[in-house]
Amino acid sequence: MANYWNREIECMSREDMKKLQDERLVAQVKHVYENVPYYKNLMDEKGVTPDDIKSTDDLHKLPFLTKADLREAYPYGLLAKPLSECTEIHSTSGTTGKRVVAFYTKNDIDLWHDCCARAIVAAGGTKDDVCQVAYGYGLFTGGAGLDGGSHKVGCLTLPMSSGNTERQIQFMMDLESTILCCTPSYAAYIGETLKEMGYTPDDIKLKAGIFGAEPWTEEMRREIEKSLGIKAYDIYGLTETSGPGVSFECSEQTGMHINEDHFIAEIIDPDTGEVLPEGSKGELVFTSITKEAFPLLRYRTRDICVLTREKCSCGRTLIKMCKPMGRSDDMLIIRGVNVFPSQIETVLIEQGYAPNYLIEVDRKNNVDTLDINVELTEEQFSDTVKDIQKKEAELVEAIKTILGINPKVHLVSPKTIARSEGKAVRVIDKRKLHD
Ligand code: DLL
Repeated sequence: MANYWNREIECMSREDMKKLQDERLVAQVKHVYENVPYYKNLMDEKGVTPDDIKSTDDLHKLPFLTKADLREAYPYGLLAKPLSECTEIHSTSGTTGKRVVAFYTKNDIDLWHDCCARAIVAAGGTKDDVCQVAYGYGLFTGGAGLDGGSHKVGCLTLPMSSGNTERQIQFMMDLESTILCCTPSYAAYIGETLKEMGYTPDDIKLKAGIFGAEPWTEEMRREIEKSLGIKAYDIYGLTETSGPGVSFECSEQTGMHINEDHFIAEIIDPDTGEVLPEGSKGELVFTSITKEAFPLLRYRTRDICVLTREKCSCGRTLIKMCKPMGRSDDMLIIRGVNVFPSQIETVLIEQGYAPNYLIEVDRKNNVDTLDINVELTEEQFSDTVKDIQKKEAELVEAIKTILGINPKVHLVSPKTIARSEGKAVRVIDKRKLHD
């Protein structure tokens, strides 16, 4: 039985959804053009006026908005409502450059929490659940978004924030949490700690997890599901679009339904900007058609993705996006070869390693080097040196087959790679230090 938060919207016919999007887009373009000089300039430069946008068919006429625009307009330059109507602020966790600051009106908050409520209900959540929110609270959108969604659904909400893992587990057991919301890497860490504390998944009452904010592979999903005894659901979003809840996974676990009544998605060729047909791989672009304070028209996310309208067994008609395959700016180019960290993660978990690894890229004598540090589990650690060398050689072979380049693999002692309570750091690219 599929669960819906808003059946009318989630199962709306394509025709009706397009009509709704058409109306909302036309109004949004007018709102933005009239209230944000920065947008007006961008549109004027491209020779487009609100009169040119009569429906979603005209979307391609609008200019793109990029992260560089957000930086240039920082902090108030893209605000479309007076500050007196804004009630909340969130910001990216990025450590380089200027932060992205997103603003919300009361209505923006309400719609955002509604999107998160859809995700919780799709994961089987009801008012009878105890929802433990272990995303960071504060400027990061994860804690606030899922917290708001959980309140909407009427779950008993446990606002744990991230960190203090043993205490997370203690609360989880004492209060019998049934839903866990956090990053996948933190979920894996919680699973590992549960085991170390001498418990098994049977000792906790969790049934579902809502995990996102960073790329994670199918292999990682199965690992987490096993270690916590749950079904793990993906959730996607970015600060610029309000936060989590742009899209969410249903019980089919084959991609995330995009909340199309609030966001129009496009896939473009990242090099040319050309809109690509459904099913093509490219950069995900979002237009927010209901956001009041901080609307985005054709915002380039840099996330690489595929969209599909294939029928979903859950009954939802909302378009689906695949798991983002990493950001275009996360992609490493090593000796001319495109490498996504997720490709390495897949191999490691398939070969029986825990998802604790660190990729180091450097350049020596003008040649790129790729070192992969992989942590051994306690059981694997008891192997002899010869066994470990054999394992390293096997991993090198397996990774070479997938990437086409030769890495150096270092199997390291248990607990030597830092765990993550938020977004995991998987890559250190030392080449940037030389440039
Ligand atoms: O990570 C919002 C969020 C919070 C999403 C909690 C889901 C759960 P930012 O910090 O602005 O916002 O980072 C946004 O994270 O462009 C993607 O590259 C990545 N990302 C987010 N969700 C996923 C996911 C939050 N499910 C950036 N899979 C996005 C892969 C994801 N990558």
